Amino acid sequence: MTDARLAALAARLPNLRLLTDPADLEHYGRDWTRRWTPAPLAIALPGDVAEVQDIVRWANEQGVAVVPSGGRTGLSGGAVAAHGELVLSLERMNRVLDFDAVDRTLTVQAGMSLHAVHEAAKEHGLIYPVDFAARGSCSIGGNIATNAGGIRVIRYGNTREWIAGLTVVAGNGKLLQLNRGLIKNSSGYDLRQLMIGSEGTLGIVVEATVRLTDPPPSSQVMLLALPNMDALMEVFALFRSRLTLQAFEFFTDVALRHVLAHGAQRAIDGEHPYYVVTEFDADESSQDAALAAFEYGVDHGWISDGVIAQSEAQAAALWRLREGITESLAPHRPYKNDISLRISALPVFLHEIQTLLGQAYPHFDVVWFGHIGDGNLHINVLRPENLSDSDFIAQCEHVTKLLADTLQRHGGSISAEHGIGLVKRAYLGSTRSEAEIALMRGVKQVFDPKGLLNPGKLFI
Ligand code: 2HG
Ligand code: ZN
Repeated sequence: MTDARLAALAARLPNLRLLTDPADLEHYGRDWTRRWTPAPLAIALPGDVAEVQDIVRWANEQGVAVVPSGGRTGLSGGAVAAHGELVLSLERMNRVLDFDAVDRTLTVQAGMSLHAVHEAAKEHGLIYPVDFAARGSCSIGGNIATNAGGIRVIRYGNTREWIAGLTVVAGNGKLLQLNRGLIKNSSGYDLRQLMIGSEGTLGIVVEATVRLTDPPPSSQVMLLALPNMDALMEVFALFRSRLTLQAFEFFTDVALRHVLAHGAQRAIDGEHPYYVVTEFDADESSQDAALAAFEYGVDHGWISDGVIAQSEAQAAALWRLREGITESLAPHRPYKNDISLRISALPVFLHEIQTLLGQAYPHFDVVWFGHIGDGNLHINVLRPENLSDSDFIAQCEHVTKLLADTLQRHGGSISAEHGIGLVKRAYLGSTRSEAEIALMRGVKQVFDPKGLLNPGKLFI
């Protein structure tokens, strides 16, 4: 251990697992953005809460910055360590701690994957309903850090709605038990909610008590092909009024091309500019209601074609067309936007933004998809082969500034569910007022006076 600071950490915590191999530094120092060169000091893999506290105390003494780290599936650079930080990975803290049948809560360590949380809930005949494609690799702690949303928000809301309590190591190493599983708690500031979405800048979530609920009734999955963008919101309003939706997701023909090239199966023939995958509760009347809605949509020129899954395998194949998009684009290292608006603001915004992006990126592959039923769009821009990384990012940043201005005019957000991280901190002012950002900085100062927790993320 040549670094004196690391030697001090090893001496303080002789059983702490510490990694300094170049391959480990690279692996744990980056997330799915792949934009920054990882350069952490070392990786610490604590096995319990006491070790996390000791690491944070050591960081304070030595003035070392700490990057809390979950599954690093983030898309905004929130878990990147590129400046000699200590990465504090929670991956060894991945156990269920408690299930309470009366409260219907599950208490887990923060390093547990979302998929493992789903499975643990299932063992008790219940569900943890937040869900998205990265479920196998992302951690519940990371989900909390970004207030992750996903494909069922339309039905169940964001992560925020499902967190009954948090155990957090604050910037000074002290342990906080926030909300302790209470349903009602009118006793002042809700620090639990402040932690959710704070991107590791206020404290390190080490344990979470999540609420569980009954599984939904069985469902049906439908894929629809749409002739134009205006039809998207019409079909959403139509299906929402006639069915109990569990999901309503869209993607374009460009997204379809990539996902098909990546091994997914085509489900609707012909060329269509827009597609919707929707899932809704199946009861005696839903089949007829879905068919009637479909016919109404066709009659009004909003729907060109559609297919309803006849088996679980077919439903999974339809979902793959939507859920496989991010992975199919990953080799192109896309520039990602993750924006949201009130649903009522979407129709006008979509037109403005389509014109803006058409002019700004006339020769780029621009891939639109997302959770249209929540007002959340993912716009991925792919780098043309003849453009260098830096020129590509510079062009995209310029367009993001215009996008942010448009969002600001419509009262939207520059990050719906991926977080601000490093990628979007220059645009935070499009979503939060100066007064709000000043208060956010003040909060950071209170929780983390030395600025050691995930510095550089969220704020410039
Ligand atoms: C999704 O909705 C994820 O699939 C990823 O939030 C979005 O890759 C993206 O831009
Ligand atoms: Zn998403």
